[in-house]
Amino acid sequence: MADLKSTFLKVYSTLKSELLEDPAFEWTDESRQWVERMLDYNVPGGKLNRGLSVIDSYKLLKEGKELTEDEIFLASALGWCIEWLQAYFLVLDDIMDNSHTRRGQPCWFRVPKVGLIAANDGILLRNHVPRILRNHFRNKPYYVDLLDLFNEVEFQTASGQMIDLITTLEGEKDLSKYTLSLHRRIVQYKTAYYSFYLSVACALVMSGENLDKHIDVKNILVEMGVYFQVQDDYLDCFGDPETIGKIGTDIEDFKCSWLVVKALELSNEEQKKVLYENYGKPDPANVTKVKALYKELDLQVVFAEYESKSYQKLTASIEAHPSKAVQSVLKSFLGKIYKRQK
Ligand code: GPP
Ligand code: MG
Ligand code: MG
Repeated sequence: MADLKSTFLKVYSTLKSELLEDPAFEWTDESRQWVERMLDYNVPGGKLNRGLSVIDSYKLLKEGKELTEDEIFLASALGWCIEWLQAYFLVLDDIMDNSHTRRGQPCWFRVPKVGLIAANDGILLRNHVPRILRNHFRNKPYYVDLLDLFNEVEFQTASGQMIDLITTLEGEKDLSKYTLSLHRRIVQYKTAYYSFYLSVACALVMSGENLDKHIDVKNILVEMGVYFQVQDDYLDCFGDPETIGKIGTDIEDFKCSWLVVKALELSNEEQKKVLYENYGKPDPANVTKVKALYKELDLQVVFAEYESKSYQKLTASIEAHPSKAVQSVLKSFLGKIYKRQK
């Protein structure tokens, strides 16, 4: 595994060097240094689960056949396209959510002299994805399928981000619209497709599969993605910022988090009043009151129950899948996130 990760990181250096020599631009030392620093700051510093999963999944789909060096490189390049896409989303999401830290360091837009240049850096990161694909997949029969897949998933994510954001609009702050079905809609689109479906879909496309024949796999991965974002919502409040590498802002930002939805479900009138008066305000005193109410309502226990139920349900749907190879892809994914602390 450590070995796979170091091979994967070597591919990052190769892809970065190619982008820094992109013949479509007249580079100067200054511009090259800016992009290199921006990439090193934003692309490789996460858990790399999404990227590594492309290689893992491709291997499992090959059912034990040794991968060639070329196959490992290509699966890694696709994995990095997902990590690039994620870096683009996170750079922009942190501006939109007014976040402070990410992956244990200040958010890119908070770095001195970066500021809103980060918005353009996000656009550059986004443009790097089709450039990587063009450099390495242009002659593959599945090139168009890859481009189409990345476009579809980006559209789904931006649409989810849109509903995540418009529900928090000033003047329309209305907790009564926060239900489990709205929460599900948001997280399915903003997180599940790019974080779960995309890695496996890349591996399937590379194996020559037609994605239209794998709707059942997509559905299971979307369920897994919803579970993953519920964990993210939980960790935003109850996680250790040192471990998760970011400081939560969901309460301040009036986010439709799984926690506030559950709190609304479980509150009596008096407790609801506490939520209505304190949720979505920047003052730490208000945030403290919301967190105290979450504890009073035993949301940690409610979450633990949700977590084990989701695990059981997901395992059952995975085991119902006809292909053992697909089962092992999905099980390996689930194993990576079950009871995660970061
Ligand atoms: C993260 O949700 C959402 C994304 C990364 C999608 C962003 C999409 C764009 C088109 C910019 P979050 O805000 O709950 O995550 P975190 O807790 O990591 O900030
Ligand atoms: Mg967000
Ligand atoms: Mg955010």
